[in-house]
Amino acid sequence: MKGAGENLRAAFAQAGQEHVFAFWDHLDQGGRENLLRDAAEIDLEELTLLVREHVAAVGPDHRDLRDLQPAPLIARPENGGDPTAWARARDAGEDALRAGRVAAFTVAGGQGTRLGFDAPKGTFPVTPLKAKTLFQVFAEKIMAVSDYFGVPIPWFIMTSTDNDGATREFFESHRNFSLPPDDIVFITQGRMPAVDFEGSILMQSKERIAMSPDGHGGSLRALVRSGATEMMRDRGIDAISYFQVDNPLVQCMDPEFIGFHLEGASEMSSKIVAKTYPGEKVGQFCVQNGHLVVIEYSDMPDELTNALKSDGALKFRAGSVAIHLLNRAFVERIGGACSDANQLPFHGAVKKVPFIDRSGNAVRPTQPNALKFEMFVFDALPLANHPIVVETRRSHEFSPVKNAEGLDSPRTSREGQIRLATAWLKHAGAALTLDKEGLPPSAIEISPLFAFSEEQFSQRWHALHPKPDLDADLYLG
Ligand code: UD2
Repeated sequence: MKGAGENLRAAFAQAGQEHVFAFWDHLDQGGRENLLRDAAEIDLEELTLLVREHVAAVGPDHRDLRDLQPAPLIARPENGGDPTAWARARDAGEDALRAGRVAAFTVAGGQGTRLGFDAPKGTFPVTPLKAKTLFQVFAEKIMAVSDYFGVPIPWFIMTSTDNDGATREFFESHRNFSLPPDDIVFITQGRMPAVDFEGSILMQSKERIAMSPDGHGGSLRALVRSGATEMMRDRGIDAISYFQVDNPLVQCMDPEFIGFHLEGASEMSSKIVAKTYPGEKVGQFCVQNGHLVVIEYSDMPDELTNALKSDGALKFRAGSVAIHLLNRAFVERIGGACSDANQLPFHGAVKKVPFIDRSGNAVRPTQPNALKFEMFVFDALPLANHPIVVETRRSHEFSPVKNAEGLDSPRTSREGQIRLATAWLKHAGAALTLDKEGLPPSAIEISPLFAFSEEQFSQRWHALHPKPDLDADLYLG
């Protein structure tokens, strides 16, 4: 401990960050261990480069926006896509699922600040009638697909240092939602220190560095460093179905998407929806210098956000729903990268970060005082071979819970789930009376264990005798 501590302190001093250990002599044994643990997580060489790159130009990233063109995409059949290609993709995807080649992967390390919910976001209740949590919804979807194809589907869940314990406890107390324990694997993402505008690491207390999760792009490193990719290789898995923790409508295991990904020999594929209005807060799929890129909504200048084509349609309409398929070997290459060419870039975000000053006084800044560093998973797209973009239906796949109220809130997501259930019922030929908002008179909830797709729902519905009353609350489980 003494030796390791001395080496670390020397390295921090050499990097001009010796103040991190300023209170070392006043710390007890536990405090020193905490500090060493935090310090050992920091790659000083990487941080020095980031400080050089970002601190000189404090402020948000200045993204190169030259020569952006809308990304080509595989349109849905009802929007001009080739129905035969979709049918072929479905067959290929189903074969891959049946062969156990696909794992589920949820990124759940975010802090959920906007929702104002302190616990891990996956533990937030979302469904219209049973108030099932996001994690339970995903667990049921994975179980339903696994049962249907008769194959175990391992589910990898990325947590952060802050919510790992609470997430694991939640799964334990719910007995893993009846999924086999061997098929649930938690991995914890890395952290990055916050720095002030001089590039000095901020201290949260005398024994803790101000650290925060390294962004969902950190998932690629985390998958490799945790041994998850090796585990996948051993289990014969070569495709990873990536989705965020906030969207209960996501099709965790979508045969058509998987089929397009595999048939296209794509290393990373993404789903998009048409934006509902130009400034919608979703990443924008574009092509730049021959590479597929996602430009975050906050980086898109208004003239591009609002640009129209000659037919009056929105030029940049492909919004990211943050659903991807990743080739396992690609994750191994990028997540284990030693060379800059394969590294995901860090984005610097200017934030208010509470800290202790050099005299040990706690400071709660009223103005932004620090830079935090995060990686974004979509920055892997330009590094991928043959990336493809596939259109999905917003009504069938995207209704996230992000804000406490208004857009993308628990209320809109609940409505989104009822709308999807209504669409499935209509597709199955059920006679429903809808109000002028297109909603039924009472709530409907369909468990993924009853049906995980529109086709499966139709079959199950036709087999139901007698049919349930559609004027009362209806749960199909
Ligand atoms: C994300 C996308 C946006 C759009 C939208 C769709 C970014 C920067 N923006 O916006 O373009 O596609 O989603 O819903 O991605 N997470 C971690 N660790 C972290 C940070 C985040 O696991 O360090 C997870 C988080 O738990 C969540 C997901 O990543 O599942 C998205 O995080 P967010 O809420 O920061 O992204 P958001 O909604 O701003």
